[in-house]
Amino acid sequence: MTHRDNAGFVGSLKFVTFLVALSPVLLLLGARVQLQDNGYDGILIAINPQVPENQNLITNIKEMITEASFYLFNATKRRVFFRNIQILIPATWNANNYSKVKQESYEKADVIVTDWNGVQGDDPYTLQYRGCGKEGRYIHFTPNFLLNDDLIAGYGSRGRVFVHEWAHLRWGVFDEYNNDKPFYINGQNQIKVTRCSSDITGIFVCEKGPCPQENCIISKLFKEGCVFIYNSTQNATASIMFMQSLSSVVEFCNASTHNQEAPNLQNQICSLRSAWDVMADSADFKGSLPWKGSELPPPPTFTVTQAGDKVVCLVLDVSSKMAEADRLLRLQQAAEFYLMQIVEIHSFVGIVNFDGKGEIRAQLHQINSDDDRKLLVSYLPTTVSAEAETSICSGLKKGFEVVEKLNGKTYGSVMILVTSGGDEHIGNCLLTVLSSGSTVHSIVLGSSAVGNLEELSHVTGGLKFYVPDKSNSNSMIDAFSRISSGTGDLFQQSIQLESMGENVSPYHQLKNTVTVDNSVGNNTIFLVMWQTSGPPEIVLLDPTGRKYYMNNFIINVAFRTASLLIPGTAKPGHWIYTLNNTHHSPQALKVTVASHASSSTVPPATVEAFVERDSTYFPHPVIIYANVKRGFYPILNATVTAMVEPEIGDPVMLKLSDDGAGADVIKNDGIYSRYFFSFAVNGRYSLKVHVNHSPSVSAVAHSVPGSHAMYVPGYIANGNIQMNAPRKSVRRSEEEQKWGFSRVSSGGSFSVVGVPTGPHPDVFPPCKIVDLKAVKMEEEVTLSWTAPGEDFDQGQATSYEIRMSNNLQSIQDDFNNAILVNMSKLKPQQAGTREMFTFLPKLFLNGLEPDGETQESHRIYVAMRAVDKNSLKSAVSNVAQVSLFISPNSAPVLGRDSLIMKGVLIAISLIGIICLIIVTAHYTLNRKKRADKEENGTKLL
Ligand SMILES: [Ca+2]
Ligand SMILES: [Ca+2]
Repeated sequence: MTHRDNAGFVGSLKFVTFLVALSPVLLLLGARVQLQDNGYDGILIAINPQVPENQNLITNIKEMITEASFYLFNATKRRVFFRNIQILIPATWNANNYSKVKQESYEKADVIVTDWNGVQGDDPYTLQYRGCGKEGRYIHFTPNFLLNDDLIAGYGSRGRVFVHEWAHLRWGVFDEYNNDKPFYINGQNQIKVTRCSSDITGIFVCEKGPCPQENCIISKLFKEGCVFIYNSTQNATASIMFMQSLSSVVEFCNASTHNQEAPNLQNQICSLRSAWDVMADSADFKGSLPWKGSELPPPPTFTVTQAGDKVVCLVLDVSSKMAEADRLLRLQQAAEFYLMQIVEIHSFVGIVNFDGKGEIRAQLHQINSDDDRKLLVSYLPTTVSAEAETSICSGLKKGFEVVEKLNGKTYGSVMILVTSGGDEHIGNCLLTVLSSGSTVHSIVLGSSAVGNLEELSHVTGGLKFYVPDKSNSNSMIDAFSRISSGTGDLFQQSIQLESMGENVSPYHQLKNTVTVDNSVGNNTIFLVMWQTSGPPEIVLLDPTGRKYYMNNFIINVAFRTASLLIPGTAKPGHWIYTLNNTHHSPQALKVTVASHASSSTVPPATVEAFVERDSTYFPHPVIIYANVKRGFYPILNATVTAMVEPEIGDPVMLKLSDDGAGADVIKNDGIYSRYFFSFAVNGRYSLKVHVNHSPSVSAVAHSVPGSHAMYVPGYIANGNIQMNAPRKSVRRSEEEQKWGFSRVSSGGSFSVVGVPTGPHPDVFPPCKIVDLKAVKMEEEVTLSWTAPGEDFDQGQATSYEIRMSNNLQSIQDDFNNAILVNMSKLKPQQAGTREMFTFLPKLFLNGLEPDGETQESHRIYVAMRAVDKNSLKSAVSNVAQVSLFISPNSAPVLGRDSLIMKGVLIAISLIGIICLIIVTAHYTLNRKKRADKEENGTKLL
């Protein structure tokens, strides 16, 4: 292949310039949320097809966003509000004069409404995976959260909750509460409540009623049954990321109100910066001045759209370039698999092919049976043309012609464009494509396709894939397997369990084991593909010992495929396949296994793979992510391997981790991450992720770490404790995971430019340390963190540089001039290893005199970076903090704790009785009040 160098990128640039010249409005078609004139346009809220029809959901969503818009406008000091919202109704609901869907789909939504199936009950949740100041993936609400007014007492009004979640999603700020660490010891050695701002007030409540805080904290551990109950009336106005439910809270914590000491995710991930400071750095804030005038913005407007019939057209390149490297054969094999297994029942499918001009091969045909599928397969192209020219526009135009026959519109249709060529004239049909309301998924073959091809996918919100010219690459099937209907209905989707390809010598075998777990098994298909005229010998062994042979498979000689559909539900367990190459020459043998959910209620484990960005400049790394879940439960301890295939050269394998270090932001949230930077060549790279989970290790998390909205247990109002209903906690059924599971998914493609040819100097520094922690033990401070590597998160760095300061601002702004900690004995370990380092912060203990009158907080702030063998330095780590304060008046911690213990014993006997009487009275009263209110049908608050 020829190095395209920057050609692809320049092509893209030209294309984008062209788009901008066309009209800025057109650009919005493919993009997600846009901020214009202080208003957000194009927010998509989608309801999952599993949610039963309920018109109140739509009403309540509208009310929520309308309230949120004004609350947000005020909280951002008149900077932003919500202008246009789209609500996507599933096709499963009754048709009701909704607008027709265009490129919107559940998969692309900013906000999803679906049942939680989790221990977190109805907690609103935002999937954040990219760290401080970066956009998240989606906000999730349960239908119950949107419908059940009783929850408002605990979460606050829905509009306020929406703003809390929006800040997570849009600006990458994190929670300022921490259910796991509700208390901490502050710089003055006092026990404090994790909160922002510190001005929010409340009292400790033991099991038996209000009590001094000492009764709740024993040996620095929070006593079970104790809670801190906030006053319902407050003067504090911050913060929304802490407790949006308090009526006084109308702001985000800023530099002056932010509580840096609180052990919460905001401080950990954003290096002790306030939410407002992070927001102020966002493009939204930098790019917009406060709304002019003094009046309020208009209330948001809503469009309710409904997903219609699924209409797909395959738009397939048959130019002479498709004859190279078995491209046509691989296309036939993958398209057959798509038609037989992937595309959902009741979909309408048409087929078009093109070289210099387009041709309709099959008009739309609805899939109601396997015979319909087979009929469509028979229309797949069988030969390539003599013409080398490719006109993608002609192909797409024919595609639109096909889908229009259904109801005169191309809206909501899907084009699956497969091409190995290029079209310098894509611009000619750009307007048609943009205005079609169709989504173009592109699958690009080989290395001669033009660089801007994927822009068609980009602007229509489609997926993009790359298939290298390698006989043993399964990327084409993986791409087709990834193109689901986008409805979000896991129970209808095909789930890929295996994808394997190998060059096998004559009379050698390809043998492997596929785990079929009990959450899948329906419609299970084993597909074998070969390269030459001679099929391999196939033996498939099911978990009961039954053997399937070649004669059990359906053979398609022309496409060189053999498939076996397991009747009923495939037996869970290990399926072992053996392919023997009986042909006299080596050939590539490939296997794909896919299945469907076995139950209509238990969601199967899924993996979604994606990259942080579509394209990168060398040497900037790409972060690879895999979201591994069962329903909404993160799956822990899975072996997650990414395979990255460049245009030429061998694929690179990378193990992804969910350890909250390196590229991974939050530990145990089911998002597995890793840096990828081994760029061998310029051009496109294809990503695929394998997940294996063995039955012996604990599978699903019992809670979901990350960004929720706080559910307040109760309030103090008029001196009374008013407890809210306990938060719903759904116990997960511990179904036996006897077999573990395996999953495969394509993560699409990305492109790389600027890779130097030939040897080049080291340009990869160690990655930033994101999990630095500091604790004080006796006089010493112990730091811990995960070791970065010589290159990002790989290999072994050469040295560390640790610096400290008693001023946060100065270490953040001027790390180089902070005080260097002597760490000459510290040698970095292999990337991923947990490091510990203890030092005596003498300078601060002896060098600084305590202020005579006011007892200054002797807090130190520590940050560090790693240095590699070429003196390349990592970015400065997160800032860890520790208090050095030893109060001269307070007894040593141990003595104090034993005093507390004594106190507790006495208090329990003396105060307990009094508390019991008071609280019983309160509770009886409250229960009666509540019962009265429930009778009257009113809300708790
Ligand atoms: Ca993670
Ligand atoms: Ca390096």
